[in-house]
Parts: sequence; C-alpha cells; structure tokens
Amino acid sequence: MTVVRVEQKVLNENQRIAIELRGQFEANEVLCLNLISSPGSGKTTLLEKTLAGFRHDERVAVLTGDLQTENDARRLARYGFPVQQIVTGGVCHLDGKMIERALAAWPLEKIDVLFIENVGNLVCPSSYDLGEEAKIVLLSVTEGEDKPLKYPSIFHKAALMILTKVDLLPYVPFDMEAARKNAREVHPEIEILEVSCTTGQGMDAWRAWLEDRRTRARAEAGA
Ligand SMILES: Nc1nc2c(ncn2[C@@H]2O[C@H](COP(=O)(O)OP(=O)(O)OP(=O)(O)O)[C@@H](O)[C@H]2O)c(=O)[nH]1
Ligand SMILES: [Mg+2]
Repeated sequence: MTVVRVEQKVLNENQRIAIELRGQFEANEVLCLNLISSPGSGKTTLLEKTLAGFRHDERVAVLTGDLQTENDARRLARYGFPVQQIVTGGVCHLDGKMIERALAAWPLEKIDVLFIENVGNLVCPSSYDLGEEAKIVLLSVTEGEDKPLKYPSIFHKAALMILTKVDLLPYVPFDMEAARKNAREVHPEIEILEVSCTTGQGMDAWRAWLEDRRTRARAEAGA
C-alpha cells in the first residue's frame, strides 16, 4: 500500500512539471518529441540520420537519456547541433525534473525541434509525461510482432510507431502485418512508418511526418 502511495506522489509531481514544460514549449513554439523503445531498437541511429538531414542553420536540439554512459551524446554531437546527455545513474526512465534541469542551460526561444531520446526501456518511460507534443515508439523487426500486445501502455500513448531495421526482414521471421494489427488493437489511430537506417528506406516518409508535425505545431501556435 505504501509503495503505491509514493509512486502516485512521484507521478503527480511529474505531472505538475510536465504541464509547466508543455507551457514553455508552446510559448516558445518548440516541437518536442519523446522517442521510446527497448534498448537497441535504433533510437540513436534514427536521430543520427535525422540530424544529418537537417540544414546546419535549423534550430534542432537533442536530449538523450542513458543509465550509465555518454556514448549516445557523443554520437549525436558529431552533427553540429546542441546535444546533452542525461545520465540517470540507473533510473529506467527520464522524468520532468531531469528535462527541466537540462533545459535550464538552453534558451528555448532558440530551438524549433527538440528530440528527447528516452532510456532504452519499453515500460517505465511510458508513465512519465515530459511535456512532449508526441511520444514516438520504435519497434525493431528483431523484437517480435507481439510487443504491442505485451507492452500496451506505450503503444497506446504513442502517436507514431516506427518499425525499424526493416532491412533485416529477409533474415528474421517478423510478420509486419501482425505487428501493425497488434499496434492498432491497442491504439486504433496510431500512425505507422517503416524505416531502415541502413538502406535509407522510409526516411523520406519519416522526414515528411516531422515536417507535417512542425507545420501543425506552427499553425496551432498562430491560431
Ligand atoms: N540492420 C540495421 N541495424 C540497425 C538499424 N538501426 C540501428 N541499427 C543497429 O542497432 C544497434 C543499436 O542501435 P542504437 O541506435 O544504438 O539503438 P538505441 O535504441 O539508441 O539503443 P539504446 O540507447 O541503448 O536504448 C546498432 O548496432 C545499430 O547499428 C537499421 O536500420 N538496420
Ligand atoms: Mg541510444
């Protein structure tokens, strides 16, 4: 019983911070996207390819979470955009406080798109609102098409599911149609993209999705 109460208190405190963060993102017209997946599904690789496609004068920034290392920030910093690593020291998700602390160093009015790479974990990050415009869940074709049914919370909350590593489809038994069906069973409106960072397949559709979100966010801010 006590454990449940403590957890609720932490989540309520997080919700308060998330509301503040969302207000700041809206006021500064920042499109914030929270990328979530199990470890190794390809979050950092997708962000590397995405950053490589932005013009150098685009106002893009990345916060990347990790239990222990700064490896991902090092990989992402090579593209010339502001990147910060958040090392959680063993905590299995990012929370609002961590984002608030990281953003204290960055003037939000100078950022148009903020990517957050969450800690690799399909469960814990789904409970923590970071003030983002949308959660994006990545599912690689080596993980099994049943994952939306086994971890429904994140697939229910994500606006977009990206099926990653589709270049491996000839080598692994993964039923794309079943994966789509399972995701739509827990979230009928979820958008779905298929991407390979190795071959570049699907990257144009991903960039178009991003551009569409930016246009919508700008229109909402102007309304
Ligand atoms: N074949 C193939 N491999 C990929 C693709 N995308 C990523 N990988 C590989 O998958 C491994 C994990 O990729 P990361 O981008 O580090 O995964 P991550 O989700 O950021 O991992 P964590 O941050 O540890 O949770 C690396 O060896 C990548 O090279 C892809 O599209 N195709
Ligand atoms: Mg990573």
